[in-house]
Amino acid sequence: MVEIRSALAENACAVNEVLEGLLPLSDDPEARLIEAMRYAVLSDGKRIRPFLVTASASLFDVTPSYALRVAAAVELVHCYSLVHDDLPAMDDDELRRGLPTVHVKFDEATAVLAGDALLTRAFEVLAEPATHSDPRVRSDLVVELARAAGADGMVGGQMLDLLAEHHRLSEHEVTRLQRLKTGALIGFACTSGAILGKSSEAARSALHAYAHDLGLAFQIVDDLLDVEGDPAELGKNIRKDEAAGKATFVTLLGRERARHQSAMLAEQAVRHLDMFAEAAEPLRALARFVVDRRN
Ligand code: GRG
Repeated sequence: MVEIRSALAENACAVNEVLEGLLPLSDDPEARLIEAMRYAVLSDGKRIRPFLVTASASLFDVTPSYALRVAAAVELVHCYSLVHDDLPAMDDDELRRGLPTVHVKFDEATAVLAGDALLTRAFEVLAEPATHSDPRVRSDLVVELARAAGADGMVGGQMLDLLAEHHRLSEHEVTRLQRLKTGALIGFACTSGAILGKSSEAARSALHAYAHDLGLAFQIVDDLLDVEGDPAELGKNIRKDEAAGKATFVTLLGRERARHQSAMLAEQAVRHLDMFAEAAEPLRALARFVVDRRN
């Protein structure tokens, strides 16, 4: 039985060390940019996506330092998305991970640049030889992360999210939006271990299916926490979707059905891991954590 909270904390420690190394302090005149990047990244996130990378890589005996660099790259992209999502032009949030958002702490232009530089740093990390000895694997990682983060993934989902302020979405449309906005990056995190380990197509498909159900379960819980979570525990303001009049899984299904649906999806996610037997215990524990979490 994996104790998920300590496993997450242990992995976060290792990933944080890599992230620190990737964002060294500087005394160049542009150091303010690095400070803003470090502020965005080295804050107290759950590091779920990095955990998914290292847990999936451990199924295929991947060199740990390779997995940690990919884990760090995914977290850099995730943090960039949070910085840009919090901007006044998007969600206009003042609190993130219990701290003032980057544009509040620094300024709007610096937040835009910090997000841009985090995104580009992520791709630099994947392309560097230290991420894998085989250049084809590195190129595969770059292509897959670009697809997950770009117009056919997270950024496309964010566009749909902005449009949802003016248009009441159906359950099918909300599912598609969230599959792109949060699901695509979670999908990359889960399948990156298979890419690093040059796994069979069957193993990669199983991880893809796990990620699909996990991503939706994660988002439904995110919607539930937005109406019933504790802002102090969450480290961010709540009821933003309601204020913007956006359809969410909670407005569409109601709390009871949303809770039931998230638990069902997490169990379904776990069932996709059968082929990995004992080795997938951390991924199973993570799926259960995602539906029980309070932040
Ligand atoms: C602006 C390009 C661009 C994309 C934004 C992912 C995203 C798209 C916005 C984030 C806003 C948000 C609250 C999305 C819901 C799901 C989500 C990504 C929650 C935050 O992830 P956690 O809970 O956060 O893993 P921590 O802080 O623990 O890393």
